[in-house]
Amino acid sequence: MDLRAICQNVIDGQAPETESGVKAALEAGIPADAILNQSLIAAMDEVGRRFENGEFFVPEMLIAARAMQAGLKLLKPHLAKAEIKSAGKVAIGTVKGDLHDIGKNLVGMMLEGTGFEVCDLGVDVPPEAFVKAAQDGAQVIGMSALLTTTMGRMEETIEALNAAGLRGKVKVLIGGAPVTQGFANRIGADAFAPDASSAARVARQLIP
Ligand code: B1M
Repeated sequence: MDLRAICQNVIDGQAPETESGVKAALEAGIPADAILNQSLIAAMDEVGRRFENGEFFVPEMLIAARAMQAGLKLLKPHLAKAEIKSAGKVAIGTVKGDLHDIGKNLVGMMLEGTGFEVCDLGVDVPPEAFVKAAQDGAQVIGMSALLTTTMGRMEETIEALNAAGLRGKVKVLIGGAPVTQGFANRIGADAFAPDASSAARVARQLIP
């Protein structure tokens, strides 16, 4: 099984073909980490590049991410067995009062596609739930907000992390349509990412 073909199927958003390609590659004895790195992650890197260049838009990114997840599902048990080192643990959620989750899901998929363990806390996530995720071992807390009225919850969450004595132990990454680098600086977040592919790149820089 040609790993480049799997990679292309992910880029093209072909979930069934990706699944059958990964299955065939595993049956042919190709190590799970090679399939992950040379097909799934390579594909999402390319998808991210095309998105940043304006060649791909959200729908293409979503269907590629879904194809990647179809392949990843088959690989997961093998990766766990091989004890592949994850890129790090990220807990991600849309802040309290905010129910928009399309962007947050895309960010989660890109993080997962680039090797992170992702704990998706869902939408309408209160500061305490982010704090609990940090206590449970998340190295990066990722917050998404789509409403100007809910952006303030990000600052409240950072304050809650401070109050819990966790601020030195976790990095905070934020994003969402109304969020800017200036806002991130103002509230003391470690990083801002304008889109899903840059979120994955930035998260890699946050974990040494
Ligand atoms: Co709402 N909504 N909505 N909405 N909605 C907006 C955000 C709005 C701009 C529309 C408008 O008025 N033009 C407006 C906000 C205005 C403001 O705050 N100034 C708005 C409003 C007002 C509302 C309601 C209040 C409407 C009402 O009920 N009166 C209500 C609020 C509900 C609530 O949350 N409590 C509401 C509800 C909804 C729906 C449920 C109908 C639906 C959400 C469905 C869902 O998410 N499951 C919805 C939608 C779809 C939108 C729009 C049309 C699209 C949002 C979206 O999914 N974009 C939106 C208008 C718009 O943006 N054009 C709008 C695509 C998505 C891929 O982009 O989420 O920006 P985005 O994510 C990007 C980046 O921002 C970044 O990466 C993503 C991928 O590249 N990113 C991160 C996101 N999170 C990140 C986290 C990171 C890093 C990067 O690190 C952790």
